[in-house]
Amino acid sequence: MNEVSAWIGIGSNLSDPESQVRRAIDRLAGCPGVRLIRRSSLYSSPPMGPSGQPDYINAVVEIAATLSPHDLLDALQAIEAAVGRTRTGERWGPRTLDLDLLLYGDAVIADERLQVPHPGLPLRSFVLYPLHELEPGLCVPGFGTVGEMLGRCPPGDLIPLETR
Ligand code: A4P
Ligand code: MG
Repeated sequence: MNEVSAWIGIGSNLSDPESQVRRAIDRLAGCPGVRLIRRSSLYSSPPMGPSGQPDYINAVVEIAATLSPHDLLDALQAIEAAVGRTRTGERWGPRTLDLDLLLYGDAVIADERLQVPHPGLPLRSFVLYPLHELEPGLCVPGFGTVGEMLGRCPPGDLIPLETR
């Protein structure tokens, strides 16, 4: 099967979020059917959703995948489970690790398990800015380029960190 370029959003706000994000990238790179292409810097931002939870660390990576989109989602959820992701059940509540499939080539998918492009992508500075750092001309089906989308999304309190 041919490789498809896919983009993964990574977020954590519990249990040393920076190392959670780095370990998630290492695990992703070690997945059969996944080749890590590049990673953004890490970014810090206040929580979107319920207040009173710690700030998040986010990053975006590009991979080349031979997995189908649904098999890739299985792999992402297996990594979340492997780090012992805590689920409070609360929407947008704190989590040790969240892996979102942002884009899978130019695929548009909307079924009960998977929505691609990820529906939060146009609205979330903590996704758009790291994506823009890597590929400003990237086309998001239905939305134009990442650069165009960034122009419509203020950074808010997003802070790029020096570290990768
Ligand atoms: N699902 C559908 N499409 C996708 C996709 N493209 N990628 C389904 C991943 N999963 C997808 O996800 C619930 C279900 O979404 C999955 O079972 C899958 O079949 P989840 O991760 O278990 O639930 P969740 O993350 O609690 O809900 P949700 O609405 O996906 O939350 P988000 O959108 O992931 O947001 N604030 C900051 N600053 N930074 C953050 O990273 N993240 C969140 C979580 C909240 N606030 C944040 C951040
Ligand atoms: Mg999620």
